[in-house]
Amino acid sequence: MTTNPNAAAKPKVALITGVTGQDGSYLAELLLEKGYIVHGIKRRSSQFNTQRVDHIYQDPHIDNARFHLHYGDLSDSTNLIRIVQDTQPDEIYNLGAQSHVAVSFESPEYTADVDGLGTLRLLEAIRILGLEKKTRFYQASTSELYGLVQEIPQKETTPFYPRSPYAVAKLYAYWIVVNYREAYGMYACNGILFNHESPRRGETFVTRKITRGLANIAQGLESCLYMGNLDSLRDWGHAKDYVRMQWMMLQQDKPEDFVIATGVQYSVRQFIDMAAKELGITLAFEGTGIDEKAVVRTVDGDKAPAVKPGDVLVQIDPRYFRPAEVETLLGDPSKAKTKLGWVPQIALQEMVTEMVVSDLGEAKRHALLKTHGYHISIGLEI
Ligand code: NDP
Ligand code: GDR
Repeated sequence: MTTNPNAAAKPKVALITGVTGQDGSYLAELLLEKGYIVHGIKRRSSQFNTQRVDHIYQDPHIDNARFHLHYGDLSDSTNLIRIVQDTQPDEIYNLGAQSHVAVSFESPEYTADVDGLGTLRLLEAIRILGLEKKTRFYQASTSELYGLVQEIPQKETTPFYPRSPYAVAKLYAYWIVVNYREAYGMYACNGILFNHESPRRGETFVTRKITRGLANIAQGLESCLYMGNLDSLRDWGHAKDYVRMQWMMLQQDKPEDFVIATGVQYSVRQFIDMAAKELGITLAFEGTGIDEKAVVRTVDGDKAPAVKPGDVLVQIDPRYFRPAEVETLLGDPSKAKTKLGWVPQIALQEMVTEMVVSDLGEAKRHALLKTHGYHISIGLEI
């Protein structure tokens, strides 16, 4: 049989769990750019939850739509099996999770079910449908696995010591991926990703809480930011750089696990300082422990009209401390750099600027609406 040289190559099909989240939205964009047909799983919610993917959504009534959403949940095996059967993916990216460490202490069983067993359910769906040789699997593993760190910096061989129900659930997921790879020869791998952020980061993770909170204060929508452990050290990268690596991991000849990090570490306090500077505010941190606060020293320019010297912008609220903390994380991405040629392109300063500009734009819109008497909800963090 001869092959038609003019026949277009069949597009690859990807299935993304957690497509409505930060990483899912960037990954969907990347895969669409690469010509993939992208299927995403969306949870049922009483309100729309597609804000991060609205701009790439395609009306399913048009011909050749390449982005499709399916209702589903990682706690529901039958639903997952049906979606995998219907979509026959070449690649599955399992990004869906209850991803908030502090919330995992409040909802440990749910977190274990979705983050741990959810991964098993997807791997089993691949097996039950006989897709072991076709479907490649990416698991969103995490630097939280290192928890109480045993080695600095952390690399692929560093022992794990999880410190939260979230991390323990993700530990199960990590090992079940390794086990299915070894037991059934599946192409399944773990990306051990350190913290990564963007303007699309969920509002209650620390970086976004800071950029959004300070932007709101700058515009007079809030008066003070209440924070937990300012001493915590993190290795923060940009989500766009990290989803590129998720894709690269599934394009290798054989499946392997990789640490993805920048190799640079900052404290939460330093992040606050950087974000404030973007708003023309210089801060002085005063006091210690739960009495620590950040006071405005100077304000320059017009980005923060509602702020004046002497204002207390940050205070500590013990509610935001965790029952067990991960004090320090610093990744060594040498393996990813050497084997895959991956190099992060967006530095922390650039990312802080991008996040502050985005949140300031939103705060200005809200402030304008408020001035004209419209009711606005800026969201609640409990
Ligand atoms: P987000 O919290 O932004 O997104 C999580 C996604 O999972 C959302 O789409 C959410 O849906 C979905 N989800 C939650 N529960 C379920 C469920 N029961 N069934 C199906 N989907 C569900 O996380 P990120 O994008 O930041 O992270 C992506 C993945 O990477 C997560 O697994 C996270 O644990 C992991 N990770 C993240 C890191 C980071 O720094 N961002 C670092 C290392 C790992 P909805 O929109 O409806 O809430
Ligand atoms: P993390 O991210 O727990 O590392 O998990 P988060 O941004 O929530 O916290 C980072 C550090 O900041 C400290 N912190 C606060 N955190 C929050 N959320 N709110 C606060 O007010 C606050 N004050 C101080 C925290 O104690 C912590 O030390 C993220 C998630 O994306 C996980 O899904 C992912 O696996 C890991 O990153 C890698």
